[in-house]
Amino acid sequence: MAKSPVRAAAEPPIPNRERPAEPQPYQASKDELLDFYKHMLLIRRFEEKAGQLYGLGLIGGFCHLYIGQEAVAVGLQSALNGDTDSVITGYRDHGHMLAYGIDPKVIMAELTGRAAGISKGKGGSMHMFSTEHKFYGGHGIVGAQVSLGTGLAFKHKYSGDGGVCLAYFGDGAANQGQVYESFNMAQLWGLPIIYVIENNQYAMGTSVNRASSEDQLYKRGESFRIPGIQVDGMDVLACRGAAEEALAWVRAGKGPIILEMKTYRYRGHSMSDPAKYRSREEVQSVRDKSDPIEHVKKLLNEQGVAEDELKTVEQAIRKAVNEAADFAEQTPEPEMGELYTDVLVERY
Ligand SMILES: Cc1ncc(C[n+]2csc(CCOP(=O)(O)OP(=O)(O)O)c2C)c(N)n1
Ligand SMILES: [Mg+2]
Repeated sequence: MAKSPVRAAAEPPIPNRERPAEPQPYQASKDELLDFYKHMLLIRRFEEKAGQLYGLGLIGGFCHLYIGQEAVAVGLQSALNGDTDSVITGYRDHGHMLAYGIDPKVIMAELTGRAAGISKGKGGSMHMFSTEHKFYGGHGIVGAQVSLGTGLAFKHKYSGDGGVCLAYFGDGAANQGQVYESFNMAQLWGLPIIYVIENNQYAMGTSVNRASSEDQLYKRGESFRIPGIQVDGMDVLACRGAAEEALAWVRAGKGPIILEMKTYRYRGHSMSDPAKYRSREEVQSVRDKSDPIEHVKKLLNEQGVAEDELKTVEQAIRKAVNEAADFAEQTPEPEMGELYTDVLVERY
């Protein structure tokens, strides 16, 4: 049989490529550790309160809680350069905003649809933005933020502003077509982007093993020559360490990189999830064994931070969250005229 011209023309195997180094856990000072603790606890208590307000009918529409995943946003975003780097994520976005230190009042007021909310009460839970912080949402379309984030990275490169984009998406989104079109372009053009897969084990009611033929998601860039690192997303120091490594890779002009953050969401997919697809024991076992906040609390205790000091921190956080909730309940709804602002009415 004649030799296939296709085979004959095939390239020799690709030589070994440079790989990022194995990230080391971040060596945090006591103050930094306390700061991580405060941010994670704020997210946890804020989200619990949001769940309550939802139950009372004060929050309408969708509401996806981030409880369990706090170490990811806090660890990664603590490594960013706030003046240049951008962030984009999906609809599970309250934690990412709080990790920036944005006032919980304007986030809670957005949840209750009030004019003082960060998107003027017109975005709600899934559509929060802060261009001041270079936070570009808050997107309800699964996977959309991956291509939009790639666009942000293109902008960083085109304008030469030195910024890196952090584009978060879920394990479910990782199976979407636009993700791979984005990977291809990002590597081809050497774009400064970190693709962060928040693998919380479920996409709505479907576990990652049931939905993904390759469930080691950090390998998903291999066909595009994008390296990936798997990270313990329940350990804020591992998250920060991975961020340092990924940022060094991207800032050195080596193109995109993938971080797969192995994490877990304790609550349902959204507030309307009956959670029949997993047992209470499964959730409890993760909480008991690897809760990210308890982990840092233990480290703080080991460093000599007294229980009393942590109690004072907790009280201050509860107070701030209660004030945010009161504000979100009392501050007025948008004027009717707001229906006609921020809407595209012309051709472009
Ligand atoms: C394009 C598109 N398809 C389907 C949906 C419905 N949907 C909303 S969230 C979701 C699951 C996504 O799971 P994952 O990416 O793992 O993120 P997680 O919710 O776990 O953070 C689906 C299918 C959607 N919003 N957009
Ligand atoms: Mg998921």
